[in-house]
Amino acid sequence: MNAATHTALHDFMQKIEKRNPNEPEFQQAVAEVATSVLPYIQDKPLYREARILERMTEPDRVIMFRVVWEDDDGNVQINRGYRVQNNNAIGPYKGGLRFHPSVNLSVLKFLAFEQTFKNSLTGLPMGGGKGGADFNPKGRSNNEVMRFCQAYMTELERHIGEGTDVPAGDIGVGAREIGYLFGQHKRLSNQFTGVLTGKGLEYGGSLVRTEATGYGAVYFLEDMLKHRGKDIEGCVATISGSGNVALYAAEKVAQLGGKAVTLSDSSGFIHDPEGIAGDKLAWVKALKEQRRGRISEYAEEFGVEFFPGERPWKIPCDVALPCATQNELSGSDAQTLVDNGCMAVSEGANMPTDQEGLDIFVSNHIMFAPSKAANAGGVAVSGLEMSQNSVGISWEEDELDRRLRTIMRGIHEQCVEYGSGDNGYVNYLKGANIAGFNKVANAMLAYGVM
Ligand code: NDP
Ligand code: 2IT
Repeated sequence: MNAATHTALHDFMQKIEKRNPNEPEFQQAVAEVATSVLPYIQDKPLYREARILERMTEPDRVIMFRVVWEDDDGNVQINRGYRVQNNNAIGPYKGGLRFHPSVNLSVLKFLAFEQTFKNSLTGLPMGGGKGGADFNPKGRSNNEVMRFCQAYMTELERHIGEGTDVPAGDIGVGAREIGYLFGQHKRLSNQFTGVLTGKGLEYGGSLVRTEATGYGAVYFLEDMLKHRGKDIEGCVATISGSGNVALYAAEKVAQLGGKAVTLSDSSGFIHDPEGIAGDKLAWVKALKEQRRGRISEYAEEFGVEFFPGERPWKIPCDVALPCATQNELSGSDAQTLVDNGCMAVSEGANMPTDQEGLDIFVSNHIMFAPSKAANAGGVAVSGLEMSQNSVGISWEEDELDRRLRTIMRGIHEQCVEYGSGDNGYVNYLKGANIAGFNKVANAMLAYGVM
């Protein structure tokens, strides 16, 4: 980076910090993108004079609302609901809903911003958005979750639509919540449309959507390894999380001949040196998807070690897949992975690696797949669900998996095109940021000043 670009980046980030105080996650996500995109547009006055990057960092719209519902004891509960509609230059706003007590404006603005670049990389016509609430579904009965979802959708309904904004799941929003949300939308609007994705197969859902994010992150890993003449077969993989993304990442690792040895939740992680696959993986799926239990129960069931309050990055591995949440892999975790000989990292979660961790991976020439590229498989199959809904058809599983595989390969190719350095190292973060930026930027230029 030359001195002029360095100054431009410094000035740009100062303005972002001033305009968005107390939003550390949003500032972090913008800094990651600006570090790649500002040098790229230094000699492209069209983008600079139209102030495209500045416009992209200001959401089109932020909706915040009160969600009031009654718990099982008849107490009135109040939560805060959100939808951040970041950018619809290339298609309707599209992105998940997160229900977690840590949800706030900073977290949702970062997620909506990232989503804009991710959706662009898929090649499908989807803009970027994200929403959710500071509601904690953990420990709540099904009826409480239903009443919360109905109250949340009662406000959200007027802001979304199949050509306007199409939400889906994220942390704390899975098949059960999507069912309640879709049902309430249908009741209020008196219309059966593809306004949400991740729906049940009986009411407009798509095959492979459940598996898509985890499978996609491993497909991307496979392409990175192949690019360096390597293979997943025989690789030991550490995985964090034990939700939707983590479990299907573990499944695909096993299918491709690797061995996933860890899973985690917010209480700690388990280490199973023999590998989490087959009957053991089926057991965890039932634990998490049906019984909503804790990962520590795996240790009791299968007699392996549980590490309370810890993350799995100290376990030696060939590849690592952080699949839980943002900033779950620090600089010192990254250094431990490098020291233990880890050769590749594929981010199933959104922004799981902090800034220091990124610098360590890149300076050590680790194959590093940033979330906006690696976990785009989920939203890609959501896009395919939208296409199927709009023409009233359902593709077969093989067809959807083939399309997912092709989309992930396409994202890998774009990253290689824009991220390859003279030394042969592919900086996938840079590649994903620039390729994602280009399509949205060109659409924004076409619309003129708005
Ligand atoms: P789930 O709710 O299914 O699972 C989340 C997992 O992460 C759980 O094991 C949870 O543990 C753990 N977790 C969540 N928050 C924290 C935290 N603050 N600290 C420690 N552990 C935590 O969510 P998903 O699997 O759907 O999402 C995981 C990640 O993947 C998120 O970053 C999400 O944004 C991203 N993602 C999801 C996509 C999807 O299609 N679902 C698509 C693309 C990205 P516990 O149960 O104890 O809270
Ligand atoms: O972060 C993400 O890409 C998601 N949570 C999935 C979004 C979607 O619309 O399927």
